[in-house]
Amino acid sequence: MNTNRRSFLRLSAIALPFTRVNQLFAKAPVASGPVVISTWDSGQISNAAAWPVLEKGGRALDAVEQAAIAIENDINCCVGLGGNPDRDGHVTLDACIMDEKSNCGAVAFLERIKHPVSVARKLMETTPHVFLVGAGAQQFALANGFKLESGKLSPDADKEYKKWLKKAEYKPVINIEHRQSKGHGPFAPARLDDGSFNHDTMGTLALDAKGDLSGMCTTSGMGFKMRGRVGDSPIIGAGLFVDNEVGAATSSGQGEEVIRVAGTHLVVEFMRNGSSPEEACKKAVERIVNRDPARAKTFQVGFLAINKQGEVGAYSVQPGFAYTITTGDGKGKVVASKSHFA
Ligand code: SD4
Repeated sequence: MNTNRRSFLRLSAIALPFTRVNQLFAKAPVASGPVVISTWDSGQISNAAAWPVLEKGGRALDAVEQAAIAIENDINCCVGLGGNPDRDGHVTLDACIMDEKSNCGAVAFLERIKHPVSVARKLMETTPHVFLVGAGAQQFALANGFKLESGKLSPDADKEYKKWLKKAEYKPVINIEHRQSKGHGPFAPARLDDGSFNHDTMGTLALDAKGDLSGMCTTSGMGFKMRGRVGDSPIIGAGLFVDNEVGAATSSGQGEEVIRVAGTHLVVEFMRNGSSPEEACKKAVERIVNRDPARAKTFQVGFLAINKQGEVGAYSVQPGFAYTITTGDGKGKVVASKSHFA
């Protein structure tokens, strides 16, 4: 086991047990200063990188970029170049970033570049465009000083891919049986017992000391996806939406379901109309479930949201989703999300 993997597991192990978390957040948490929230328990890695920026009075946009860089660097986590490849064996990355002025940038189907969120930010800040894909996104990254990486799979992803190749069964639905919290306590950890990843996406939302919001979403996408398939993560209004007047939201799970309802835009609009972040996430989950309640039993979607007051909340289709919140003392606390199905 290498050092990164060990440090990741150690981090997972320090996640607060549910009972204590529940006591801490019997009511939805409201932050009085800066706050950063990230999807899943692996959000501890992202939040630990974002917090120093926020603590010094820095900008939420810089904080969420640092959050992305930290998790994309962790080849033993689930996103970035360490993530699972598509069914042809290539890791393809999707990511986006959005700031307090509704500036946004996104990249999709990007190969061999380590920090897709930073490429998205570069696009946002230096061009009139918001979205680049595939070879064009890679060309833009290289022209802007990003390094071309080897394209080799991480040892864990390589193992998972070889396992998948035995049947090479194309199942465009995240295997939820495996990823629910069953047997794991309040949420499924980022790394499951068999060593596979519980998720492929990280979203981070931050509120800075000035009261401005920003967010990012980064993913290697659904494991063993069809080549060229893009999910919700890089799509503004699906994987991420920030409205500095109201709040921000991000998502993880079955991307197609989120895209169909413009999920994170919907969450923010529910907050605009008076819902708390948790209520807004719940309503968006219900919108998805109600399309086809029987089919909804087969997939996972989780939303995470923050409003302008620093109140945060989450809701998911299945049990197993969690988020990490860092505020005040700078320590990341993992909170299990409530879910539609028990
Ligand atoms: C996608 N939303 O590509 C991503 C996958 C994900 O945890 O979130 N996995 O559809």
